[in-house]
Amino acid sequence: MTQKERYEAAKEMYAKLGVDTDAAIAKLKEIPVSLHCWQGDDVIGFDHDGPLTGGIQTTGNYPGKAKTPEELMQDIDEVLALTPGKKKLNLHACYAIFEDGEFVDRDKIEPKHFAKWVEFAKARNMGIDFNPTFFSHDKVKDGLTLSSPDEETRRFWIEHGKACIRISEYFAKETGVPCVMNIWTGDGAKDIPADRLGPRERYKSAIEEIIAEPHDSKLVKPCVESKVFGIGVESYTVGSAEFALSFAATHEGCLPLMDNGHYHPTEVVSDKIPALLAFFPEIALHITRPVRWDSDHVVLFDDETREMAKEIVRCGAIDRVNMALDYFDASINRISAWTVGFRSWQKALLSALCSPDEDLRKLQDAADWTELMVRQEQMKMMPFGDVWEEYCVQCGTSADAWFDEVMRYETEVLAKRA
Ligand code: RNT
Ligand code: ZN
Repeated sequence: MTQKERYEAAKEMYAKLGVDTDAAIAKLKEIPVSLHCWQGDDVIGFDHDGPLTGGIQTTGNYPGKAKTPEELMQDIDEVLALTPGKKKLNLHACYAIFEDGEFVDRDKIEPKHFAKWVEFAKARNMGIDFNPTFFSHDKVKDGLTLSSPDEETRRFWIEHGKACIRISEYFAKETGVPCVMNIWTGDGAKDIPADRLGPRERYKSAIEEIIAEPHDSKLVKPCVESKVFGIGVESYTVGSAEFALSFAATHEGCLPLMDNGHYHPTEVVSDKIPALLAFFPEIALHITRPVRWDSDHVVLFDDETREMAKEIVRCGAIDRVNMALDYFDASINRISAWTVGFRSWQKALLSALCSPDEDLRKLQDAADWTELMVRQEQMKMMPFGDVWEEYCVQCGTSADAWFDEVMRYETEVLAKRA
C-alpha cells in the first residue's frame, strides 16, 4: 500500500467512529506551539559567561552546541525544517544580541537587542514569546531575586522585568502576534526558612510592579510559573503552586503557567488543566518530561503528554491554552532532542483531535463506565500512525526519515564547531 492508500484506509476506520481525520489535520496546522530556543545551547544565552543557576540543571556535554546567535539560529532553522506544525519562537532575555564590544545589563536591555530575533521570526512567520531571565547572573543574591530582602537586588530584577514587558510589546507589535511573557524565578531556600511569608510578600509586590509597566494587554500576556523545588533550593520555593495560582487569580490579565515538571510526582497537570479552565479565560503551559524530578527530559508521546493534549482539545480550549515546550537535554544530539520533543507534542495534539469526544462524554454522563472503558481502549489500537504520516507529508516533512538529516547535519555542521 502507498502512504496515501494507508491514510485513506485509516480515515475510513476513524470515520466509522465519527472522527473526521481531515478536519483534525487541518485544525492542528493552525495551533501555535512555542518552540524554546534554549534546547540549542543548554540554557546559556549570550549575555554572560557563567554557569546555569537558579535550581535548574542540564546534564551531559554532547558536542556541537550553539555558541553564537548565528549558530543557534541555524540550528533552529534545522528544527523548523524537521518538524510539522505552526510555531512561535520562545526566547529568554539572556539571548539578547549585542553589537561587538557592547554589553548591557539585564535591567537596561531594550528592544533593539532583540531586533535580529524579530527579523528572524518575521521571515519565518512566527510570533515570539518571552521570558525575563532571573537566573545565571551575579545579581542573584543568596538565591533570591524578586523576593530578596536587599532593596538594590530587588530593584535590579524589577527593572529587568519591566524592560521585558517593553520588549514583549515590541515583539507583539513587530510580529502581529501577542507575546506571552512568563515570569519564573528560582527564588527559595536550601534549608528550613524562618520566614516563609516575607519573601512571598516581596515577590508579590515585585511582580505587581513589573506588570504595572504600561502595556497593551491584548499584546502582552504576563504569566507566573510556579515550582515545587529546585536543585539547591529544596526546602522552600517562594513562587509555589498556591502562590502563583493565587497571584494570577487576583491580578487581571495575568495567566497562571503550569510546567508539568513542577509538581509532586503523583500530581498530574492533565487534571489541573480543566480545573484552571473553570476559572481562567486563558492559561499557559510548559510541556516537559519530569523523570523523578524536574529533570526536563525530552518530551515523548507518552501517557501523560497525551492526556494533557486530550484535556486541552476536549475542553474546547485550544485557543485558551498557550502551549510552550520547556526541556533541555545536553546528553544527546540537541537537534534530535528538540525535534523529538516538538513532534511528540504534535502527535499528542493530533491524537487528541482524532478522538470521538462527544460520544465518550455521553457515555460518561449516562454513567456507562463499562462501555466508556471499552471505547477508550479501542481508540488506542486505531491506525493513528497513518494519520500522523499524512499530517507530516502535508506539512512538507516526513514521518520518520528526518533522522538521516539530523545525522547529516551533525557531521557537516555540528561536528565542525569549536
Ligand atoms: C525552571 C522553569 C523555567 C525554565 C526556563 C528556562 O524550572 O521550568 O521555565 O525551565 O525558563
Ligand atoms: Zn518551565
